[in-house]
Amino acid sequence: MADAILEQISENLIKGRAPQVKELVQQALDKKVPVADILNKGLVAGMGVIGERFKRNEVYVPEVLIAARAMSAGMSILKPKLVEAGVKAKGIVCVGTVKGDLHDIGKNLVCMMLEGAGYQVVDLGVNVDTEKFVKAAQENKAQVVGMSALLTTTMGAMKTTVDAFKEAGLYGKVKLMIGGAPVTQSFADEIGAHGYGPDAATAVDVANRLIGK
Ligand code: B1M
Repeated sequence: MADAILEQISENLIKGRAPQVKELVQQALDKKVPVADILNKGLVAGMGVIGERFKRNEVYVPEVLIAARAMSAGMSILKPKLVEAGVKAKGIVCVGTVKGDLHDIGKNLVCMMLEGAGYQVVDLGVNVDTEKFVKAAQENKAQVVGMSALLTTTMGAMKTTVDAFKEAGLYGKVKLMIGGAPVTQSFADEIGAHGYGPDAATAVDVANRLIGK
């Protein structure tokens, strides 16, 4: 019975049906399905399917955005219950687009996928300078900081930020993940970033690996 409603939540999320997801989450709560199951076996499971399909180019950015909207609809009623039940996020990740760069579509997808996977995400926005990345990591006790860059001219800001984490003595305690169209694994290795995600779904796998989940 609980499994059936969780499956329905997942299926409707995959199809991007926000009102149905919201309604089903409410029904599951009314039926006393554990909140952690509604999150993990319903919402996160559905988002995981979308992530895998996105990686295989079976769905594209619009489908991911629509599924993420359905996830948010479900989360809007689940979040207070999760807090009440003391269900902890998988980890805390601060994500921003680096200084000088205003592109945020990819960064937003990364935030949505991470949230969909059960992380607490602190979205720092665009044009984020080095100091803000470091300060945000400290203030939010983040395990991972994610940087996005879409311009070849702003990729350098990633190295500056990696160096700033070293100077602040946080490098390694906080894992640094980078991504964006011009970014590559070899660039990540060159600047000392701990992880590189070629797409938003893989960013989740990278975050999982970096924090050992
Ligand atoms: Co801009 N722009 N743009 N632009 N823009 C590009 C990036 C460009 C390639 C276009 C081109 O010339 N062909 C080019 C860069 C050239 C280069 O540096 N080599 C370019 C340029 C030059 C510029 C301006 C300088 C143009 C000008 O004013 N002369 C200017 C710069 C402004 C600035 O940032 N300071 C500019 C402005 C803009 C708009 C404002 C008009 C708009 C941005 C709107 C917005 O983001 N809100 C825009 C757009 C839309 C683009 C293109 C068309 C699309 C980018 C995008 O959103 N892609 C882009 C050309 C293109 O890519 N076809 C282009 C979709 C998105 C889902 O993909 O961001 O790659 P992406 O994210 C992916 C992965 O990379 C990864 O996951 C995402 C999903 O799978 N990923 C991560 C991203 N971040 C990650 C972080 C991670 C892990 C994975 O871990 C933390």
